[in-house]
Amino acid sequence: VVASVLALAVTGACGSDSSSGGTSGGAKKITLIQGIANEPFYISMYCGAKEEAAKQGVQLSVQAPAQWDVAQQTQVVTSVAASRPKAVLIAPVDKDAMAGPIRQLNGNGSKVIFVDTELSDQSLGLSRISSDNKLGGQLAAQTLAKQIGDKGKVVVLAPKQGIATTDDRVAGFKEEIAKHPNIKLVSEQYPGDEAGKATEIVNGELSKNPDLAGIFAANLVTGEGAGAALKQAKKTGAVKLVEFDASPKQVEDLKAGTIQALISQEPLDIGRQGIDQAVAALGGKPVTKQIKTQLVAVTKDNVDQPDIAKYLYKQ
Ligand code: T6T
Repeated sequence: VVASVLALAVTGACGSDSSSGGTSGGAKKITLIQGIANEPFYISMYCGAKEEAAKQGVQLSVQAPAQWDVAQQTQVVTSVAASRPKAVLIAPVDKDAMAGPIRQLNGNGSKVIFVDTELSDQSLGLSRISSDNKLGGQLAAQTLAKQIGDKGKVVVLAPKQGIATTDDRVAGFKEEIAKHPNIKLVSEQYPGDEAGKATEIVNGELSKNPDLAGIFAANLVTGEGAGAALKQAKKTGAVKLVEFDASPKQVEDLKAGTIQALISQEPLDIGRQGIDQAVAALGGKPVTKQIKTQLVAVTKDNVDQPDIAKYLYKQ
């Protein structure tokens, strides 16, 4: 099972090779463990990490579970721990359940850096690099409020509870929506990491609330599912859709008017800074405990601006 889980990690990511940087025997080995394989946000993060690893002369390899799943990521972590890389950049798929396996990495002597998601246990992870996800949730709420004329019913979707990033996005969203007296949050849904399930749930919400004004999808996969439901119900554009992330497909949908706004992150920068922190730690230099990367609301109006280009996910 491990082999098939791992085999999926690298296809399509910045070329086809699974490692980069110094390839000579002496190069320091760093492994990136993504939250899920073949997913545009993590592909972009790998691109940034790969570019920086080449600059810093460290050897980077990438591995990932085939699905967003604690058992699968645990298998990946266990196998990586056994190979004893000098450092591991990891996006844990659950903020509590992954603590045990990640302690094993530490125990085997790898320096651990969190990229994107993180653990609740603050004693683990030399550095944590992510978007300010709470702020991103607030920004999503403000953006959606504007789209719906500051009134009406809204729904929020995130894959699962227990994921550091999306939990913070939902919390930020709810906090901000509570400040808008004419907006009512009618439902908070967790369809899991499958677009099809998100579509089913949004279909249900649309029949319960035919006057639904807006949807916030807290990541790419929930956004994909919500968009498909609106299409099926012929409510594209009528129900405003704000999503996290900015994959090439999401940007295409934004331009086509299927999505009204994207809250975009800087996965390239997260990857680059992850390598920099790992290299600092390995060199006995000071590390930064917490680094927050930028977020921006992308709409049809600003998507083609030159300053927005860096927020559109490179593959
Ligand atoms: O939104 C990103 C990432 O930040 C989050 O932790 C999980 O979902 C994505 O990978 C998008 O699918």
